[in-house]
Amino acid sequence: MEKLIITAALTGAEVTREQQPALPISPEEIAIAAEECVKAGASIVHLHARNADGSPTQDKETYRRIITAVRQRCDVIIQVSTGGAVGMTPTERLAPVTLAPEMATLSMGTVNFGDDVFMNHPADMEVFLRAMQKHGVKPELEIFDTGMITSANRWLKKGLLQGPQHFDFVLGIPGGMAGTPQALLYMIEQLPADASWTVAGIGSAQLSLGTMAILLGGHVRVGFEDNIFYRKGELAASNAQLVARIARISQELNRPVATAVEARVILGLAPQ
Ligand code: KMH
Ligand code: ZN
Repeated sequence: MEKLIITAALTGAEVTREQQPALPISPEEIAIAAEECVKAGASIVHLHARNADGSPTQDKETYRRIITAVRQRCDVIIQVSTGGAVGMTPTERLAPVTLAPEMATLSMGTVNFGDDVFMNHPADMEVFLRAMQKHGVKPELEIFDTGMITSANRWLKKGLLQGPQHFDFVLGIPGGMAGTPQALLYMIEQLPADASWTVAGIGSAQLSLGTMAILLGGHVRVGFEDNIFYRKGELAASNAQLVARIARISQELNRPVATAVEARVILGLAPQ
């Protein structure tokens, strides 16, 4: 089995400081959290940007400050969000891709998102895919439900996706596929043979699905974007605490954790 790639989803767009006092918001806080996560075993950081008041933004300059601050502190694969927050326009969401990060997320369909709708029109997806091709950015395909794998296959046939793709199963969103072992097993069966995958379990599913992924040869995403608790009723102290737990479990299961250099080889990214 390949070494385990741990992605740290540090901030997200929805979690607030009131819910999780250790949430990193400013570029400097995000960079400190990134460095702590790398030391704990992460090789990718999934980044969202916030304004000073904590509200989500896809502002290019804010992303630039975050990326610069992260790169000053550690070597890690930078993956920006193109999901942003519900209600943002596709043009707004696409802004950080023009900074040519190594990776960016790309949602493969529309999904109910709690009381909101996270819109991903096929015409917008095509624009996102073309922009990622132009800037040399590897997409991580965000899958909230099974039909979204069909959607990815469609883009592959149209030539807008190449090579082995990297999928992220985001399981447990209210409105998407459940965060259960059965859902994960079903998803894996649908994948192209050469694909790699990671799982982002929402809430308490983060630990159970992450552990399954270690055993099944997938990769794991943890962090405050998806889960703010260490265990039921106990907030996590930091993003790094969640990374460290997955790294520990993986080591115990005889699956070493990848560095950023090793993760680039696994994902087919250019060396930095
Ligand atoms: N904030 C969600 C509506 C992504 O980063 O690509 C979308 C999201 C997905 O977080
Ligand atoms: Zn995200």
